Amino acid sequence: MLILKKSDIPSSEITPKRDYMNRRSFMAAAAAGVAAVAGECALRGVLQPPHVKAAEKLNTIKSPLSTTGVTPTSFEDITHYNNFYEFGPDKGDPAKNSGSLHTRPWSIKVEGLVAKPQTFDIDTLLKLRPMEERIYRFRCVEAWSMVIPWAGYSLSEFIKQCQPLSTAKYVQFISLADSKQEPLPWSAGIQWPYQEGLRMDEAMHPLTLLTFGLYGQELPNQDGAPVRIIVPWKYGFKSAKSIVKIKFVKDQPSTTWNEMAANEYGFYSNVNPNVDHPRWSQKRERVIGAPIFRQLQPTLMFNGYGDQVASLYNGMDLRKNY
Ligand SMILES: Nc1nc2c(c(=O)[nH]1)N[C@H]1C(S)=C(S)[C@@H](COP(=O)(O)O)O[C@H]1N2
Ligand SMILES: [Mo]
Repeated sequence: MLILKKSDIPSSEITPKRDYMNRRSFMAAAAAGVAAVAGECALRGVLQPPHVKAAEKLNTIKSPLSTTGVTPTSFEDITHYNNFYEFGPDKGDPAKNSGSLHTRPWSIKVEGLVAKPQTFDIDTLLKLRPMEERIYRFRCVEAWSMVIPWAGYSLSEFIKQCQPLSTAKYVQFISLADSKQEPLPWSAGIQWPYQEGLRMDEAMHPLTLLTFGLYGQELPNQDGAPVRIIVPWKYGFKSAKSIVKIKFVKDQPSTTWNEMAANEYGFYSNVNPNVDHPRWSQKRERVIGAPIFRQLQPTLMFNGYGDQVASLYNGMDLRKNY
């Protein structure tokens, strides 16, 4: 089997900062130029493809599970510095290419070890529980981080509706793979659909968020519309986007990056400053959008959520189970 290493593909992973700075200065220059002629409103009108509808506002309530004492990353950065390989390997690709994703109608199919298989419509899911704003740290395995005000509710609330059997020990999440809506580039070397998974107790943990929005509006396509998972104490790739299927299973399910390079991306992938990636250190992280003097900060064990989640891993060797 041909396996491309992650390093073989996205050069943006290796020189993210330079690309990012270039993009920002380009955008600033472009915006200044056009705004001088037409004004900002006109610019938005021109750039917005006609089939992309304005983002729906979500009414959120504050959550006691929000992380405090953190500064949210700008909406601009959260929506223009993405990993979503279905739309291309570079950080700017998802924002550019994801306009072709249709998020209505949309449903999640529930299969496997459940009382009875069901399909949930996205608009039913949106109303299942009060929508909470949860501000979480977000840490990508490539050693950059953001702070994101997500909107959603605990995945556990949805799992209860699915009525898993006691034999279900893991949950698998499967993303949309539709070549009519997504380029699904071969270049990334990924076998589509994108798949991720959690152990049942991780999936049931109150911090694990079934996520529908950010900054009080429905998720932009590039951030995984219309529904994704967020697991704040794990590296970002555990958080599957644009989910169409959830399977309850007995054995540890296969997951995309683990299949690609098991020695680099483990099943657990808990944020851990003491366990380096084979090709780079995890001791520090680059904070996207932060002022220069605060751009590098120490990585926190379990991304700062250790008080809540460390007990899930009692007695486990986190070096072996990376
Ligand atoms: N379906 C799908 N989900 C995915 C990915 C992907 O390529 N496809 N990338 C993952 C990675 S590596 C990260 S860091 C996060 C990025 O989420 P964000 O772009 O909203 O910050 O999504 C994760 N979920
Ligand atoms: Mo990532």
